[in-house]
Amino acid sequence: MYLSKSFIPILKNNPSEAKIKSHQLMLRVGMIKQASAGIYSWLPLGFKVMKKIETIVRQEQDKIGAQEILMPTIQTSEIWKESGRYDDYGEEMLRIKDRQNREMLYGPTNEEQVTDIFRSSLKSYKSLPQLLYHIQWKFRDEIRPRFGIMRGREFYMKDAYSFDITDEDAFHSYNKFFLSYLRTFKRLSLTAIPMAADTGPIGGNLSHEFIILADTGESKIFTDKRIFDLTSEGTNLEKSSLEQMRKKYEQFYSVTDEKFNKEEFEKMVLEKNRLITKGIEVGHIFYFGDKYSKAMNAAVDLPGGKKDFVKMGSYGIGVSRLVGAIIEAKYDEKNEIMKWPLSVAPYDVAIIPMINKNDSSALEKANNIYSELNKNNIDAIIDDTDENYSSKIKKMNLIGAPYQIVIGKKSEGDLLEFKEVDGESQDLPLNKIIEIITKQKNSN
Ligand code: P5A
Repeated sequence: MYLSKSFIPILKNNPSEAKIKSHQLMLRVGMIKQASAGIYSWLPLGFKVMKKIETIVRQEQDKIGAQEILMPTIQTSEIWKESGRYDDYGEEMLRIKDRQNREMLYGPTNEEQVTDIFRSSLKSYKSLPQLLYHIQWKFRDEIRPRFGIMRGREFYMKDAYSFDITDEDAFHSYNKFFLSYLRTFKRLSLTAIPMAADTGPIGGNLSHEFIILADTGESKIFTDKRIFDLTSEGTNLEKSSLEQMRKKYEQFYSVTDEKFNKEEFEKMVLEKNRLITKGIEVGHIFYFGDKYSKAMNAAVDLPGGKKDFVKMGSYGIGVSRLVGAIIEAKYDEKNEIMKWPLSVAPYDVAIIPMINKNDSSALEKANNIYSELNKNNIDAIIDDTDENYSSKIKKMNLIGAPYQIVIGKKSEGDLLEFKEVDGESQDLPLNKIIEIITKQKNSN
């Protein structure tokens, strides 16, 4: 891809309306364009990153045996009246009437919709457990949409739902998602900490938010620092192994402000281990038993002939919010350098030829490198404009491909000037460069 032909509308300066760095960068490099308050179009660069995040989220859902479905964005009010949430949800719900004057709504979440699908399809305990998920747009008429796509009104969410017979089985499903979330965020090169959280309008009494640290985050957190040293590596999907893993996390005090209790905090956490800070909620999981299944009559036959309501949980990841969250974690605002994790980078490599009007050799060389990288599944962008070196580097530093190859006067012979976007350059032959990038890509 040539930069001159790509739809990447870069701004010279930071847009003044953006208050946090992710919003600034996303507008600056044309990842998104605001359509109206809290509603955005996704332009090629932003869309590419979001799709890559979505793919990782999907792969990790599939790995725990969840099955993908797709529910509509528009729902009927009837199922929400059955659950009792139609009135409770209040003004955050966007209510719509169709031409027959039927009350419809743009789904803010899908507990009701999925319970309706379940109850009409499955009738026996033999079909359980079931884990279903979809990745779909949501709408919440947030009172204060802000920070760009971080708190949007329309946003892209992965939401999953589990169905089990007993509480014990349901906790096992919950734990599967708990592990799957840790794995997902790790592949996005984020450290997300699970924290005991409030359940709000979703309901239930067991819930964890997954939070990444950021000064600009909207969640206040109180935690024992040692939780950051934990890993879930090696955890398999067996009941006992998952239970142990969750316990390992839960032994450390780690809560959001709704759950904060000063006395408890001071009793349980030594002063040197206390951390009070802010973070971004990138995921949230809930266990609410039969809250929806009872209200909506979703029951299955049990072995003895009796019936019981299924026990459910729901599990959300903010896919569009993650684009901003990764920027908050990785963007060096002072030096204006973005370094996307290779797993979600819009391009793996930026090829930066210094083009001289009377000599097309640098561009030719860039084209050859491009096709060689392409053969090796490495996605590159060539800056084919005739701007000067520093403005080219500046632009590419903002676009944030993790690697750069500069073709200038210095690049004689087979050696190329290669660097990580935030690192020192070294002279390497192309095959060595391909080896480095491929190795890095495969490690994810
Ligand atoms: C869990 C899945 C739920 O809605 N029902 C289905 C449950 N949970 S939640 O916490 O309300 O949302 C899940 C995640 O979605 C992201 N999110 C948002 N992203 C951008 N803008 C918003 N306005 C917004 N609201 C929620 C968050 O990442 C949240 O963890």
